[in-house]
Amino acid sequence: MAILDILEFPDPRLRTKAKPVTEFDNALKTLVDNMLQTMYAAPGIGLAATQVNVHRRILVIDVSESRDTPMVFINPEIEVIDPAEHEYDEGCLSVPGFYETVARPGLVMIKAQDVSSEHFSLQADGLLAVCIQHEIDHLEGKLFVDYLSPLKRQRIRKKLEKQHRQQA
Ligand code: GNR
Ligand code: NI
Repeated sequence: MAILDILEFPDPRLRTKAKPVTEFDNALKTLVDNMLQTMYAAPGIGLAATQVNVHRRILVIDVSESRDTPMVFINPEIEVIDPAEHEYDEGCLSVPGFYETVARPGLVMIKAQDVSSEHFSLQADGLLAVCIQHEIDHLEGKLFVDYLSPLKRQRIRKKLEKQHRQQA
C-alpha cells in the first residue's frame, strides 16, 4: 500500500472533471486501497480520486468514530431527498488548515457501484450526507471554498500560495 500525494488549492488540476470508471480491475482495487490508506493517514473522513490527481469517479469515506468503517463509491450519482439545507463547518485535505460554514441539503440518496462493479444505493443524512456531497463536488472540479465569498476565497488562496512558496 502507498500513501499518495494530495493536491492543494489553488492547484488547477483540482478543477478537472472526473470521468466514469469503466474497468473494474486490479488496478482499481489497488488505487482504492491506496486512497483509503491516504485518507486514514491524513487523517480525513473522505477522499476523492481528483485530490490524488486521478481523474476518475472514485470516492472513499469513513465517518465512523472508530475509523473502521470504510465506504467506497464508484461512479456515484446523487439525488436530493430533502432540499432543506443544513450548515456544517467544512474542511478539506486540499485546503489544509481552513474551516468554513457551508450549507447543503440534509438528506440525499446515493446510487453507486462497489469495486466489483455491483450497484448499490444508500440514503445519507448528517455527516455522511455532508461528506458525500463534498466528495462528489471534487469529482466535478468543485471545492468547498467555491461556496464562500470571493474575498474569503482569495484570502485562503493567498495564504496557501505563500505556504507553498515557503515549502518550495
Ligand atoms: O477530512 C475531511 N473532513 C471534512 C469535514 C467537514 C466536511 C467535509 C470534510 S471532507 C474532509 C476530507 C476531504 O477533503 N475530502 O475531500
Ligand atoms: Ni475535500
